[in-house]
Amino acid sequence: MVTDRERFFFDLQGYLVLENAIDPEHVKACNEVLDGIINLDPPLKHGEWYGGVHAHTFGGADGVNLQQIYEAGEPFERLLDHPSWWDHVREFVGGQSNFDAAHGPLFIDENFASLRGPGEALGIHSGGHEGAKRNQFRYHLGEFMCGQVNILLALTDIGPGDGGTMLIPGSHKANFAHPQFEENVIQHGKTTSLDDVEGAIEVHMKAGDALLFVDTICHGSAKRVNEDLRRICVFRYGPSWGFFRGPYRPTRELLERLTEQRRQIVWPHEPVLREPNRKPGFENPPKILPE
Ligand SMILES: O=C(O)CCC(=O)C(=O)O
Ligand SMILES: [Fe+2]
Repeated sequence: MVTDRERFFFDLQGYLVLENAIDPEHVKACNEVLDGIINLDPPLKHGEWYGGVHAHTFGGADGVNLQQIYEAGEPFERLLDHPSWWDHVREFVGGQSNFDAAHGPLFIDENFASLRGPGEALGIHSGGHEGAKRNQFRYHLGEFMCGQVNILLALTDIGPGDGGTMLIPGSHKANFAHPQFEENVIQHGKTTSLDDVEGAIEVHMKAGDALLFVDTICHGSAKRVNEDLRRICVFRYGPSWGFFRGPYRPTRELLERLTEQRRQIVWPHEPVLREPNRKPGFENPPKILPE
């Protein structure tokens, strides 16, 4: 499924655009679910829940994130192991035949939909110069072994003025911070973007296209100037031993209705063993499923 062309450009540039990754019917179904949340009256505010989905903002002008969007309904569950990228993420995260896959093929440590309106943007972040292991780009012993490979799925067309994702091709291998990094980095209380960052390209997509990128690539977005909302969702794939980035866990209801493969992707963790007579104490680790 992964072509030699895709391998070459993912290695060289750190990202790929997968055109028509989901079909128009599927885009429509996802948008109908999002409409149900966006049109709530009164509107869902920062910190509020809609079922297992949590509205969250980072405090800057980067829009609203609907965390745990895989809880929102079947159209989002289908994205977990979607055939348009399932082979890609397994090959690029790698480790499918070693200890990395001891608990399952992959683990999603964060997933959300992002709604971004006029004037909003996301500043520059990440880059090979940071050296974080969690989202690293790695090719070793003839295999990709990346720490985190993201699928950013467009649910609206994203063209000029729409606040598209911007990235610096090849910066997953950078040894130095971009000289404009500091002034354009994500900042609370200030809107930053990559609009004036030299070497950054804006990725234009049609609804249904997916941007696949290693999370260590230096990226962010352009500032949205057009009316309405840019709608995307992001699924971050890493090795099966990973753990959640944020304070979110899948609900028991979700785990019970997912296929075995999808359940492993959202909850590969084994039941916690306990001594039968131990007094109640550190009860944080879930016994089998999240409470
Ligand atoms: O909002 C965007 O276009 C970029 C999102 C992003 O930084 C990410 O998914 O890691
Ligand atoms: Fe990011």
